[in-house]
Amino acid sequence: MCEGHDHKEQKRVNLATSVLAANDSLAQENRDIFKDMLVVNLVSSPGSGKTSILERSLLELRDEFSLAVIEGDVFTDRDAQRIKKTGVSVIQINTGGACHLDAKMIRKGVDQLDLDGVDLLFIENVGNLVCPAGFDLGEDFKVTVLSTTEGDDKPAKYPAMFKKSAAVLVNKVDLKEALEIDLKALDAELFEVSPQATVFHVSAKTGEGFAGWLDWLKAEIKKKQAIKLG
Ligand SMILES: Nc1nc2c(ncn2[C@@H]2O[C@H](COP(=O)(O)OP(=O)(O)OP(=O)(O)O)[C@@H](O)[C@H]2O)c(=O)[nH]1
Ligand SMILES: [Mg+2]
Repeated sequence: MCEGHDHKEQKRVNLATSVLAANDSLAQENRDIFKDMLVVNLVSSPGSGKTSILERSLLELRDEFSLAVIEGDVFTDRDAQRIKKTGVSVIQINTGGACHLDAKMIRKGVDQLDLDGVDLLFIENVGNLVCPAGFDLGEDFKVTVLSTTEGDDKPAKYPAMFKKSAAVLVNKVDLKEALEIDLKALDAELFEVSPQATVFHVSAKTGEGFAGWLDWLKAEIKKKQAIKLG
C-alpha cells in the first residue's frame, strides 16, 4: 500500500515537473517577443488593489510612454473594462478556473495585441498569493502588491511570491491608522523574506507614495530601452 502511494506521488511530481518545464520553455519564447519592452507581472491576493494601482499608474505614464495591459481573471472582463477607460490598449484573458496565468495564455493574448512600439506591458495576474509564483510568463520581473488590510504577517506565510519579486507595493496605506498596522514591522519582515525587493508604501486611492513607485518604474523602462539600443 505504501509502495503504491509512493508510486502515485512520484507520478504526480513528474507531471508537475513536466508542466513547469513546458511552461518555462514557452516563457522563454515570450521573452524573445518582449525583448523591446519592459514587461511587469503584477501579482497579489484578490482585492489587494492591482487594478486600482494600474489605473492610477497608466494615467500618470500614458503621455510619456506607449503602454499596453493584459488582464488575467478566472471569469469576467470587468478589469479590462476598467483599464479601457484610461485609453490604454488592453485584452482580457479568462482562465476559466485556473488560479494563475501561464505562458501559453500570454502567448495567445499577445497575438491579439498590437505591441509595436510599446515601452511597457503590464500583466495583471489572477488574484492569488500562491499559484502565480510558480509560473514564468516571460516577464522582466514580478511586482507583488500587499495591502494593509491583509495583515503584516503575510510575507513569511507566503514567501515564494515575495522572494521572486523585484518590488513590493504595500497598498492601502490610507487605512493604516484604522487598521493599526505596524508598517515598520512589515518592512522588517519583507526585508527578511525578500531582501532583493524594493518596497513602496502606496495608496491607489489617494496617490500617496506613487511618485517613488513611478520613478522606479521609469528607471526600469529606461534600463530596458538602453539594452535594446545596445
Ligand atoms: N482604501 C483603499 N481602497 C483601495 C485602495 N486600492 C484599492 N482599493 C479598493 O480595494 C478594492 C479592490 O481593488 P482592486 O483594484 O479591484 O483589486 P485587485 O487586486 O485588482 O482585485 P482582483 O483583480 O479581483 O484580484 C476596490 O474596492 C478598490 O477601490 C487603496 O489604496 N485604498
Ligand atoms: Mg484586478
